[in-house]
Amino acid sequence: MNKIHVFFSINDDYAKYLSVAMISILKNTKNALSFHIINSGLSPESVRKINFIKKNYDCEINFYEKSLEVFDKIPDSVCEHVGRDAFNKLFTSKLDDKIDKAIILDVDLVFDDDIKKLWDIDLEDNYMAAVVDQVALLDKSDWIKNLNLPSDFLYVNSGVMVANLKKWREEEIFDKLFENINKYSKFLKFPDQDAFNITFAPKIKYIFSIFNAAPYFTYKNEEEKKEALKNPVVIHWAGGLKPWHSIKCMMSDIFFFYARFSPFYEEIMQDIYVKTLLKIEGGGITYKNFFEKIFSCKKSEYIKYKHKVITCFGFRFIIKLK
Ligand SMILES: [Mn+2]
Repeated sequence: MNKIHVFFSINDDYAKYLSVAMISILKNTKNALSFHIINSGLSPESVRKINFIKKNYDCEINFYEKSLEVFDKIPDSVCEHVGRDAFNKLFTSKLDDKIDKAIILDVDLVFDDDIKKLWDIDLEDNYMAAVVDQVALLDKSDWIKNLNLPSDFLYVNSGVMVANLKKWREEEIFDKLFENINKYSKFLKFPDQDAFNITFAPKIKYIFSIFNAAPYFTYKNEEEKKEALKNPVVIHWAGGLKPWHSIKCMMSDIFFFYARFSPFYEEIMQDIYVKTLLKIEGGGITYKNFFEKIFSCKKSEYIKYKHKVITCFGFRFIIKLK
């Protein structure tokens, strides 16, 4: 059986969510799998827990640690919102010359169907296959018009990509991606995603929205949204709200279904519990007297999470300490 190669890019904070994405893939397929985790340094504990997945599921896991110095040439303005590790994805074609095809994924997603359906997509002569980003489609007046894309080109979301790595290598795509990041640095809104769109247009294969169904996307209309989310292969929480932020997040029940099988489950649950508590019960602080309720600035009792809570006339502002 042809092994499916799946690439993720993370930093240590995302290790727990990565485990959920991996488990959701493993639970829904019989196909052999090889995971490749590009990272900017993981704690030994995170590596141990991710490797623990191999005890219960048959798969291969490879780690590639990348120093962020290689991104020093990228202008600071580009990195303001995303952090330099967002660019780790760009390395995918450089890691193993024997891998010609790969699925490249974000970690804020789960599979709820067989990954083989995505893998079997024929890339033909395209650089990649991806789902059209409907928000961008509606908003052509915005940053996209500066990216110099062909007029009939549809901007795609890079959270789920099937990549033709052989073609990337043959055409030295790695260098072209960086060239475009520098060339368009003033206009980039989602730097890595924009770079993929600029570099690969017009050789992108558009695939059905069930392969990247996003509960928080603006769809053209309700019909399109229903179609994407009715029987999704991939559910991608693109945008600000993630299932680990709030149980109110749309379709979070599917995330927690898979999270139960993660070696990080307790951490994930503790995290969301504390976050909920911070909102509901005033950030894990106690007031000694009435005046403290009018105005005070206190450290949260949940030391692990390092929050400061400012209370002003009954309103609470929570500041996360670094
Ligand atoms: Mn995402």
